[in-house]
Amino acid sequence: MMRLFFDPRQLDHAPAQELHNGAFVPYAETPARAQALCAGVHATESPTDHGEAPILAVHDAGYVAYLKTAYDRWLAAGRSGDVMGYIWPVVRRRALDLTRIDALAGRYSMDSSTPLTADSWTSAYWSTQSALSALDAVLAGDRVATALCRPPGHHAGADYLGGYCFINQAAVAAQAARDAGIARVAILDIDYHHGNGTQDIFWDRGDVFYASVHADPATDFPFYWGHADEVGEGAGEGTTLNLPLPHGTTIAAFRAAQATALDAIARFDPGLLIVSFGADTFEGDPIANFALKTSDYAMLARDIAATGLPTVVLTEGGYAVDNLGENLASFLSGF
Ligand code: OKP
Ligand code: ZN
Repeated sequence: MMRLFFDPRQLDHAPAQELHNGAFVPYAETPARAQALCAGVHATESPTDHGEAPILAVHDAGYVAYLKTAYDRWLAAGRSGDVMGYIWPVVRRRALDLTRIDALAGRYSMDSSTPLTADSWTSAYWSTQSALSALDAVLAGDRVATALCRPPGHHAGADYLGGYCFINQAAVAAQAARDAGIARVAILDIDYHHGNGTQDIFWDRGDVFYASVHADPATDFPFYWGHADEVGEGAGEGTTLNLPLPHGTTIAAFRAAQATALDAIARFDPGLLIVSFGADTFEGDPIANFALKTSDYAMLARDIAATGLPTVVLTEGGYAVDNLGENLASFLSGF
């Protein structure tokens, strides 16, 4: 039986609303998502606590301090409700060492869709511990293990939150695997959205391959990352692979793109594969525009399993809550 990791503290983060298309709407990345993930699979195990060191191996110390203190600073500034920035430094504006919460809320975020609550750090921390525990299982010899990562991680960069993400679990797990002695790690991201945070973190590194199949950022969030001509830089040139697809994509084109990604990963010859699995490619997803069916996920997983690579599966998005458990179950059945 595949080991599955989840901690109930991952449920605590529950922002009231997000800014979407010019209006405040209920937050899409709900605790109910985690309950649906749990309900779709067999019993989960609590993760072991690896502390903050693996997080700080990827994320900026000032950013981590911000995540831990922002809510209290927000209250101290006389606010109520969730922390939301309203001013962002323009690209290439000089970095300033500012202290006011409103300045920090912009400096440490990429968007307005990711409110920070009193519980965000705790939930993201345990989501990350679940990922690290799944990695442990695979390092100990399991062929595959899964962490139910909610909140998700792939939009979070070394020093910014966004896209419902605070800590980048895939990046933390990849770095932990490197630190455990695995020379080359590959990350396959098959969430509907491009994982800009993961790409940024490993952009100039030759030891971690990032491949993503996602909605074309010309039409979809996160817009500024994930275009096909983004291939990495320096030592990382050629170890980023972006495969954008159009609205309406069904399994045939998605599976072919994933095969292209898996071929490139096989050439990279990693010792470990981390899969950022998003079920927001599902035909019924309320915030996305692909058309995969529940049974398609098993096929995608079988193709991944055919690589023979030790694999850590981490969940990312998926907002059709009523179908989320069965979509995850279908995917995991393919292993
Ligand atoms: C997170 B994951 C703004 C809407 C922004 C953010 C989407 C984040 C997706 N109008 N929506 O990759 O599933
Ligand atoms: Zn997504």
